[in-house]
Amino acid sequence: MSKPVSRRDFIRLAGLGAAGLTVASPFFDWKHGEILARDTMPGLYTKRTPTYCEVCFWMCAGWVHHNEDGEIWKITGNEDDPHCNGRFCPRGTGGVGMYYDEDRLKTPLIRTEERGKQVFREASWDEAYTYIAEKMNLIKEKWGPECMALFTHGSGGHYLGNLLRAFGSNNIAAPSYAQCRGPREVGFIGTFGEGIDSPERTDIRDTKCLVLIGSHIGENMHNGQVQEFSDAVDKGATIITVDPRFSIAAGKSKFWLPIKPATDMALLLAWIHVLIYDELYDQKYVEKYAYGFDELKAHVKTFTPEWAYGITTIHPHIIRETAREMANASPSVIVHPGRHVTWYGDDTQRERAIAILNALLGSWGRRGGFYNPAKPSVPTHPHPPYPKPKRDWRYAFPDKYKLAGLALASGLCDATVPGVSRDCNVRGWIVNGTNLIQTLPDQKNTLAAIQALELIVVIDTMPMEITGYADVILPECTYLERYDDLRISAHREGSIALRVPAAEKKYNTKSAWEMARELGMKLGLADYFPFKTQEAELDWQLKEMGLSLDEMRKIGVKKFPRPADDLYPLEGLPDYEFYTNTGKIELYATQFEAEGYPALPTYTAHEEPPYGFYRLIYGRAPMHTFSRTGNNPNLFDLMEENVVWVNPKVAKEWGLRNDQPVWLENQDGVISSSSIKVRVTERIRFDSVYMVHGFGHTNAKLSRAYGRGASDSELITRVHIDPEMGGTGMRGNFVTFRLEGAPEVQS
Ligand SMILES: Nc1nc2c(c(=O)[nH]1)N[C@H]1C(S)=C(S)[C@@H](COP(=O)(O)OP(=O)(O)OC[C@H]3O[C@@H](n4cnc5c(=O)[nH]c(N)nc54)[C@H](O)[C@@H]3O)O[C@H]1N2
Ligand SMILES: Nc1nc2c(c(=O)[nH]1)N[C@H]1C(S)=C(S)[C@@H](COP(=O)(O)OP(=O)(O)OC[C@H]3O[C@@H](n4cnc5c(=O)[nH]c(N)nc54)[C@H](O)[C@@H]3O)O[C@H]1N2
Ligand code: SF4
Ligand SMILES: [Mo]
Repeated sequence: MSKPVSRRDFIRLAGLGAAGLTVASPFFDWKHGEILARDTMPGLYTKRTPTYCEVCFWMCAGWVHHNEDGEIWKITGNEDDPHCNGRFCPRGTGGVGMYYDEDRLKTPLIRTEERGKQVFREASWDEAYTYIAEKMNLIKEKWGPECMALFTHGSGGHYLGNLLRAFGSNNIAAPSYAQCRGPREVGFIGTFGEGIDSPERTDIRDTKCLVLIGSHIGENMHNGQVQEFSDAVDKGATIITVDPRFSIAAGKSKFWLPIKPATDMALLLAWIHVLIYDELYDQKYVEKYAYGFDELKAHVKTFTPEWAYGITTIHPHIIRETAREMANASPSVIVHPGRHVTWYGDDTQRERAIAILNALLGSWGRRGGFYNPAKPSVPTHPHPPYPKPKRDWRYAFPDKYKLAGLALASGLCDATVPGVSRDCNVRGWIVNGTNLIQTLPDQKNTLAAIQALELIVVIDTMPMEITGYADVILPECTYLERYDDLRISAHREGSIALRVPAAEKKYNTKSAWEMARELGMKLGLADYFPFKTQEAELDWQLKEMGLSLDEMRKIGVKKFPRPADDLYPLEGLPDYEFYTNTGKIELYATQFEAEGYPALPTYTAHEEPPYGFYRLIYGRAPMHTFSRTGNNPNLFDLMEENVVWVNPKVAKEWGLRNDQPVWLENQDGVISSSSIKVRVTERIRFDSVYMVHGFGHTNAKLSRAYGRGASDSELITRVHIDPEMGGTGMRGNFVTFRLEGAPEVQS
């Protein structure tokens, strides 16, 4: 076995891989496929197999179709699936490109040193497992099993979670909490006793008024939600979009409120003020269900639209008019909680304000507001009890983030960086399906953590930024080549969806299920892996539910009728108990108060961009998902790079033209490692610039995506941490333009 290296340099996998490999292109005229394409040629294929999509976390269920030669041809939506209603989004249709991407990881790799230079060498699976198991056992002996952590995003997480728990650690985190929707879950649980979850329980289909605070449905291509949004627009719903940028949704809106970024809290408080003091709120609903109305009323007394105008730049009469629009639509109104909500550090409190607005409008539990999802219960495989860990990530943060309901990816990373006040750090990482370098803010901190590790294993399908820092890379086959966990969906009707392999494994790759089991065997944890094949496990699970694998192969999706007629449990205002301390909707959050956090949301001013700097805001593009699709041959064709949106006034000051490449430099002197082209547009405020997240790849092995566009993540060096739950606010960073790159980064 190779000598362990103490310092980790980034390795681009140069010189490795099967050279000269020819790749069969899937037959599918991609560019002419309509957005949200329905299958127009059913019956033309020789075979179809069920799957659910792994291109994003909406997890639409679909069918993989094969051509006459049995090759994967195209993917279409499953008509029975509530996530997609038979239609895939452009990314999902382009998912085939993940399988055909010639840059994929093809065999296990181990970091080693050759002539003083760090390189990866190809390894057998057994060698890779032995290496990992030895290191894991060493960590266990020296510091305890809790010092192993798992970062995971995607369908294999459950199996690797089983491995880690069996090993003795609960340090398992996904970036979809502290970098995404954590604050919204905490804010809504603190108010209604229940979270929003995914897919969101928003009844957009039947709403009369939808208020979007930043959520950019349209660029945010979450399939079912986009479809419902489009239906609501067709049915004449009033859309109110609050966004410093003229988004796709803003284009469909009756009101676009181009708010000064970072001031949404003032607008929300002013809306609450108007609803209460103009007596526009749902008085019967509030009287019956809410706790703390008098406290709230007194609290917002001075938060008038005139007060908010000076902060948000939104005119008082627009604030009043939009509040009235919401009240007119009540209870069929949704003030959307958003999804990626880790913005400014006071995000849980902003979500509380959004929850309070919904409570005042009586939309929770009512048609056109928030419905009550139903979720099928699916048995998990039998196993001996997991050993009880002596501590978890919270141990590193005494008295902090007390309302966090799940482990924080950023918290585990911080708990890895050696600190004087800590007597135990995380020592080993397994990173599955998350490109932590691009995903976590403050890259310097992430790299400091990585340098302190005894072991970092990366499980991925592609050579990404994070794989370059691995000690061992385990290549996963794509979702088109494997079985996976059943997709269990909470929706208007609960459902499950099946994924089966649509093709043989193309390379020397394995599924996370296989890796978890085989590594488990090496670690002496066989009892936790009772099934020899994943097929057997799925069949057992389905049989426990009165179904079978054969039946599921034919239908792909199984829906379960609601056990009770309670989709809108608060229609007609019946007696109802909420899962809160008071059993009521808590306008005044008693749980927050008990933990020492403000029970009512307040406005705090955030730092403004210094002279010559602009706030860096970011979002999605309809044809890409984060950093994972940049190199996908199908999706790359649709959008090769991101651009930076610049207001014409700013462009004039700087003498910037459309398509001119610039480098961005942030408030801490960090310069983007690649240039980005300028897009001059009135659609962005003068105090901000905007770019799509996920570009600016630095791994040269990504033959298409490397160096294309710039990375927002690189420029997010300041993080504003949410005191309630540890979310990483990322929008408090400011950039200026450099017309030439720094010599060492200029390409
Ligand atoms: N195509 C595609 N769709 C996706 C994804 C993807 O990668 N690709 N990812 C999915 C995931 S996991 C998530 S979490 C969601 C995220 O998508 P959403 O939750 O819908 O959006 P956000 O990222 O919160 O916000 C982006 C918008 O916020 C605006 N904004 C920036 N600053 C402010 C501000 O201070 N105030 C207000 N009011 N607006 C502001 C930006 O201009 C932009 O329009 O998208 C999902 N859908
Ligand atoms: N700066 C900035 N940071 C952000 C965001 C942002 O907008 N800006 N958004 C935040 C949000 S909302 C979220 S949800 C997170 C998302 O964070 P991530 O999920 O980490 O996002 P990706 O960049 O898509 O990284 C996914 C990784 O999984 C790999 N992968 C794809 N398919 C498979 C598979 O089948 N198996 C395995 N093992 N690996 C696979 C990809 O190659 C890639 O390396 O990022 C958060 N971080
Ligand atoms: S929304 Fe698109 S990318 Fe996401 S799961 Fe559905 S089809 Fe796939
Ligand atoms: Mo997210």
